[in-house]
Amino acid sequence: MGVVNVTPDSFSDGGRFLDHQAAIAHGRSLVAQGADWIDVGGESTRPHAEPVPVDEELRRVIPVVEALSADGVAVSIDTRKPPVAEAAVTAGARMINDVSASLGAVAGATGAAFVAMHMLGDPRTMQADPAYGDVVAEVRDFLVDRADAAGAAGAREVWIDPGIGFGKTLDHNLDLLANLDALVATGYPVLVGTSRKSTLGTLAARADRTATVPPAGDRLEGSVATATWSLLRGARMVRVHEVSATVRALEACDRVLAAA
Ligand code: HH2
Repeated sequence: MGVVNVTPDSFSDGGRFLDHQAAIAHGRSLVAQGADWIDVGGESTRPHAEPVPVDEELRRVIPVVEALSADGVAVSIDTRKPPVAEAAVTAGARMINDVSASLGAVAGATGAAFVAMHMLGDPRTMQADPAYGDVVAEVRDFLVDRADAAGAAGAREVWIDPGIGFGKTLDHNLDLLANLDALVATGYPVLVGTSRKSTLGTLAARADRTATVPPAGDRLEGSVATATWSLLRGARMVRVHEVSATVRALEACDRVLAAA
């Protein structure tokens, strides 16, 4: 799944694809690089992000969803708002990717597929002091609850996503990635998004043996490594900014697996 953020403030590419034509061209380019899905979002959910009004989010995403869908691209809409999800499905989106895991009924009513992602709190406060008893069990139980509800509401296909970086410390993120099998064992297809996230910046600084955390656009190695790890551990899709590098890494792994 390739990411197209039609936002001025996304943590890794804010402002680059705010213009509709730039966003559409970027989506097409990610498809050419091998993305099976394009995830279009009009509201940053990075830590401390402020909510975007519905009208503005619609203005940002709908022309992009329409144009890519008209090309035959499988588009998911990354939103927490029912009116945006509904309008995007009308414009051609086939999946609702919801970081609040609260739009299962909208997916059911519109006939779209649904991604339930785990987040602790909301983007404004989620990184304040996230705490869990057992992060893997709590995230799994929350996701199964939301996924079951979406299925009962009629969602066509339901995915779960641990929400790397959404109300989680470095150790929580690592614990979730190390124990993806607990999510895979639920039977729901698992989506994982680690791409360019701050956990990878921290790990890159450690690898470099410096205190300097590389900016989001310079976290490719960790992004590709954790995407590959996730798929090898049973995830069925990864959400990435750098599609070509990810596809190349996966192709190499596939070849090794085929020869094993
Ligand atoms: N991460 C982001 C946004 N949406 N959706 C799912 N299912 N999983 C994720 O891990 C996930 C997501 C954050 O990344 P990005 O869209 O690049 O940044 P921003 O929220 O600042 O726009």
